[in-house]
Amino acid sequence: MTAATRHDWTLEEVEALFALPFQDLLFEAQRVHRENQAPNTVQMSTLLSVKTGACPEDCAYCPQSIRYDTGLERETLMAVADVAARAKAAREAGATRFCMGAAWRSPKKRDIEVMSAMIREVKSLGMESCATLGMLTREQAKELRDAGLDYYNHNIDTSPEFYGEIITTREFQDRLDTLEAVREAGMNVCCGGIVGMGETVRDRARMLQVLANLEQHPESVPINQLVAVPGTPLAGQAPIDPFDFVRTIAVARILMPASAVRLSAGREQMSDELQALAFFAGANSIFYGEKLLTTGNPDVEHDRALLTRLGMRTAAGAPGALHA
Ligand code: SAM
Ligand code: DTB
Ligand code: SF4
Repeated sequence: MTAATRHDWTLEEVEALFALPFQDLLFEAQRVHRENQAPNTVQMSTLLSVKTGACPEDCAYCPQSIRYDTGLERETLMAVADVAARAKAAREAGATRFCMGAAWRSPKKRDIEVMSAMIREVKSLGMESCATLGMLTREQAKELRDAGLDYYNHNIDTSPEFYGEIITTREFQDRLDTLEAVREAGMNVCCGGIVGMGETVRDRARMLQVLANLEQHPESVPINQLVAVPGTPLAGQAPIDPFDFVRTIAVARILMPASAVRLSAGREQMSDELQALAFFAGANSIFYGEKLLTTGNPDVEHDRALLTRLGMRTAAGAPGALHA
């Protein structure tokens, strides 16, 4: 790394990056990318929803909240052997990390035991493990870490100022507390947010400022484009200008040079050209597999062809991974 990684970005500085002419911003993001990351390389994680729907939280974007009628079939916690089979298939398809999501506000004691068994299965396949299970206590974070969990995903989702418009059942500070518990347990942090929920450019800048000013940058920063699911309060949300989405990726890359920036939800709605632009802006990680948690994702054949057309290769693990 050439320049020191900063943790003192002001909102004005971040907003100034967003205000740059598009080409200037992308040029700077690609410069930072090449100084800090392997070029033309993408890390691939496969997601699996191990417990689906009936979540008590009211996140306005989420098809899994019990409060919205999205027609989603609920599913109880999957059997460990079934999860192991899905992880194996993901490895065979070329994923290096397996990420298990559960629609919980926070897991119970028994849930942690079952998740620990799933994590051990994923690790026995030689894959990196990731989980996103809602809020964790310090003890739960340590238990998951002891089972071999490499990454914990817990997004701040948006700016502290806009947060209350999207979620009322928990506070922004609750998210930060879980992130601290994950750090304290010694796991890698996967933390990002969603773009396209009706937030302002200032909110996007604030979200990235909060992430970049954490004591340690998240090793993985997923930038999701809202998947507007019928039945959720954000179903009618107008899509954002694709260039504004790419700008968000570029600013994330500049603020967090050593982190993996993931082009996350919303790829199914994006053209190949737009995804290529997002890679140019500094994205170097994707969700790989025909499904995200409950919504669609591009086919693996399509993604493989896209990477080949762009001359990109896959990476074994994100830079900075504790358990590469
Ligand atoms: N229940 C846990 C939680 O909220 O932390 C874990 C699962 S939750 C589905 C993981 C993340 O997925 C959310 O924080 C949000 O950023 C993202 N997400 C959920 N629904 C989405 C949607 N419709 N479009 C884009 N991102 C979404
Ligand atoms: C993240 O930032 N995005 C993923 C993962 N972390 C867990 C989830 C996206 C979910 C999109 C809506 C769905 O499929 O339910
Ligand atoms: Fe529940 Fe997570 Fe969906 Fe919010 S985002 S409703 S916490 S599953």
